[in-house]
Amino acid sequence: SQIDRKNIVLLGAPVEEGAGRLGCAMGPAALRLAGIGPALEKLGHTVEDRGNLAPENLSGFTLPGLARNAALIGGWTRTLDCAAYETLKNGKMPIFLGGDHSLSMGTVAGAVRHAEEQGRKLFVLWMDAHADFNTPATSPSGNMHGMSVAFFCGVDGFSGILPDDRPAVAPENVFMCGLRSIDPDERAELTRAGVNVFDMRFIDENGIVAAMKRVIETVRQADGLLHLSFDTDFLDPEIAPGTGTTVRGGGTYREAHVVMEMLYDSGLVTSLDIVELNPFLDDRGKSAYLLVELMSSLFGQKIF
Ligand code: B3U
Ligand code: MN
Ligand code: MN
Repeated sequence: SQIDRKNIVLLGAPVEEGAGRLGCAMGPAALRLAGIGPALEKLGHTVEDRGNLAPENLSGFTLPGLARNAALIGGWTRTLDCAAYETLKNGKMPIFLGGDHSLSMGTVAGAVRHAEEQGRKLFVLWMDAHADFNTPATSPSGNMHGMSVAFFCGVDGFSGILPDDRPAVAPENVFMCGLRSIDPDERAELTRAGVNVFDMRFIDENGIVAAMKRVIETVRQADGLLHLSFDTDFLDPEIAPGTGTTVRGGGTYREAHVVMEMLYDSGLVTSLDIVELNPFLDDRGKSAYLLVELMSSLFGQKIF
């Protein structure tokens, strides 16, 4: 099946317990208030807003090691895995409005399940200041938003959240862009796994366009599907202060827009997360408005 990016489904995932501080649960409301639906409709897309999802009940569930709120995050993962899978199976493009980044455990799990069923490979573009490659064994904080990529790459330490026979994303099909904060054990695991990393130094030396060309070329060659997971903290805190774990030296306004424009032209993105917006920390909606503006570029807004 082909995913029709003109047919967009908005799904709110107000999860915040994967982060170290609360507030991301207000993210979906802020993105709606900033006008995400009308912005996409204005570009000619059909937008169906399904409202906010709710997590399955997994009460009592725990993971060995340090994983805060594992039952709740596990419940969200099950819900979001189904939501992503079903939406894609119906040929529509899901946009998940977060919520903290733990939601990608489920959305990417569902996207890879759909891709494999179609005999296609799923690629993931992870735009983030962080690698989110910790596990309950390596995490210094126990915050599960720092573990999503390890989870959907099938790294040990998460058993019981989803059935064991679910497909994982191959680490070599994951591209990280914008990294500038990685924990020591996390770095070791990331390197060992073979995830592709375009860190801030790469971007400074080569430009973000060079990174994006490599991603697009690789996905195209493999006839793959591409899931974009966009963490608000990819952006520089000066332009996007509304997120819980800002790291200075982030993506600029123009870098972010050109990435979105290139991705639109590529036609490769079939599913999407917008995460880690914390409206409680924002400055008069500045970050929410910027995210909506970037989504306009991702869905076809042209300068000329
Ligand atoms: N790597 C740290 C910090 C972190 C990861 N993701 C965010 N912060 N947003 C951790 O806690 O895993
Ligand atoms: Mn993240
Ligand atoms: Mn981050």
